[in-house]
Amino acid sequence: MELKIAIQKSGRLHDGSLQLLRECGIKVSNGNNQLRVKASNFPLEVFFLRDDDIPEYVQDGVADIGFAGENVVAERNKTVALEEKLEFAKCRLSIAVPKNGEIHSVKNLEGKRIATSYPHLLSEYLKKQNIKASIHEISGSVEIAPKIGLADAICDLVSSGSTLFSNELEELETILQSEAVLISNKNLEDEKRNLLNQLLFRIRSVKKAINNKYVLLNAPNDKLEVIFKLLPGMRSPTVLPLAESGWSSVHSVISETDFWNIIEQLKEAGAQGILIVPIEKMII
Ligand code: PRT
Ligand code: ZN
Repeated sequence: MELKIAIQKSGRLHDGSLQLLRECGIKVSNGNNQLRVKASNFPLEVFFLRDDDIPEYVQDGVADIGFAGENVVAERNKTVALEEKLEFAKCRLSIAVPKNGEIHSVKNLEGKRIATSYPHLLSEYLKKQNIKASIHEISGSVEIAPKIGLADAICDLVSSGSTLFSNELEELETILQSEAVLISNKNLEDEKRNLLNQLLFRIRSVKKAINNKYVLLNAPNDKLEVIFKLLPGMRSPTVLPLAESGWSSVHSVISETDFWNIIEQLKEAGAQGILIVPIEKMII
């Protein structure tokens, strides 16, 4: 028995999806000109598809699971289970309007024309805001719609904001935050559920490892108490004596964000020779 996973054939999700599988120790080739490939060391068959089709394939059971953008999952509105956020391909779906134009708030969208590839999410949002506007569905290059007179506003994905900037548009409102997610068919048989749980265990270990760093530092023994209080380690830090008497080496695991927040305090407390080392997998 094999678990069938759908991932994007090419585009912004493709590399991140394959990289995550590889970080989970699963060997797959990149699917050049192939619709599907089998992993060599895990019972997984990978289908390469257009991202927009992935929720439907998973709903219908053609694939058991899939990696897709939350934006696509929400827009397609299929019956699938959301298993895990994957922390790549982060973006947001926003309404944007011409700079220095006449639309300054969501209320000003009343009666206007909005171009988007996300008609379902946009109409749900407008309904909630009690605004009537006409939605023009277009499949690409949404950002040029105001300039060519096709629409007064757009609703599109934004990540760095540079596409909006170069088209003289500005964000008015974010209607959805998105990242790649793992979705699954709602009626997986037990054996497949079991395989999915094994995959999820690996994915969570990879995610924890990416977000955490292994920290090594040297400190005089009389400063150790203060330093321990600063380090929110996995359990308690490992302390090894240095060859120089009165000094120790302290090892701990800490989230990258926490680390940057406490680095100055660690130095003030007397820590020296601080090393930050990436962790490959983290099993807790
Ligand atoms: O061929 P296929 O249908 O599979 O791919 P596609 O062309 O429909 O999708 P693709 O590969 O462009 O995007 C796949 C997924 O990546 C999206 O569904 C999102 O979940 C995610 N993602 C993350 C993005 C972006 N960031 C993103 N910036 N998708 C698109 N964009 C586009 C956006 O539409 C706009 O044109 O990039 C532009 C804005 O980027 P910035 O950086 O200039 O703000
Ligand atoms: Zn697509």
